[in-house]
Amino acid sequence: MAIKSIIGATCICLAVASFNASAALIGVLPATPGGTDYQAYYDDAADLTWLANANAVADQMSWSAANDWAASLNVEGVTGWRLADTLQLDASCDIQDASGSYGYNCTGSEMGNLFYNVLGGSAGISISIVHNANYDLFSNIQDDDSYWTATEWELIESNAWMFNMGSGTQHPFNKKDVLYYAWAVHDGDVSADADDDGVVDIIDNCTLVPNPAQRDTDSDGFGNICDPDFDNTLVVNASDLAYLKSMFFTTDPHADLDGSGFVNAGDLAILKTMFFGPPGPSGLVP
Ligand SMILES: [Ca+2]
Ligand SMILES: [Ca+2]
Ligand SMILES: [Ca+2]
Ligand SMILES: [Ca+2]
Repeated sequence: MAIKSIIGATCICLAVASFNASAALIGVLPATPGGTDYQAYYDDAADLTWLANANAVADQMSWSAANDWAASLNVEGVTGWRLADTLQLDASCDIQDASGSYGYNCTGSEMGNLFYNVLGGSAGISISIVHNANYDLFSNIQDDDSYWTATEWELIESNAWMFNMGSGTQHPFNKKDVLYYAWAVHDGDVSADADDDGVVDIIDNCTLVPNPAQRDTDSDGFGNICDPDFDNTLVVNASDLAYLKSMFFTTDPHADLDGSGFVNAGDLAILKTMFFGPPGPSGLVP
């Protein structure tokens, strides 16, 4: 009975802890397959994935260098990273004037939302002092310094918006002269795999059909198994059917939708199910 009540008490503590966290963060992209050494965390409220290392470059950079770094990032095959966006105008900011929306409490910006809502920060206080349990999931948060965001300042083109983790403020600064840190973020859940084929949605060339080999013989970003659009008009119709018919019983790679090595009834069946529809959907084609 004693053991049972201890287990019961532990469960209540865990439940309270997760209830207090403002946003649930889900570990993704483990460095070890199946492991818990997550390299990024998905925020399901904002639908954003943040890199676990908040200072992966280990240096401050100009605005353009910071953007270039994020755009070139590849984590376990996942590309398409960027710096966070700053919302303008943003009614949640404590200062609104001709310069725009800035100062404290700008939760419309992605870093402001991270600071206040995800990490539990407080205006005017370093994130290292006031935060919730989510803070400990990340490493190297520059808690007394600033990060570049992707957003340029509309008023003066040579400036872009930064966010300061030491105070929870955002301001525009000169893109070239000022050096700040970079923290990469990605739209959506980079670990989602709707068809469970081991290829995550954002890089799966047929997100709804299992195709681990990702065969795409015409290299248009739609895998063959969901691409009976042979003439690339973005609709599967009579001209595509005519092409498949002309290739029937041949080894034409494009009309071989299922990769069986031959163009036959299996490929025709795929074309039929997609008739009058678009190719895809593909994570590689917006
Ligand atoms: Ca998939
Ligand atoms: Ca697939
Ligand atoms: Ca294709
Ligand atoms: Ca075939």
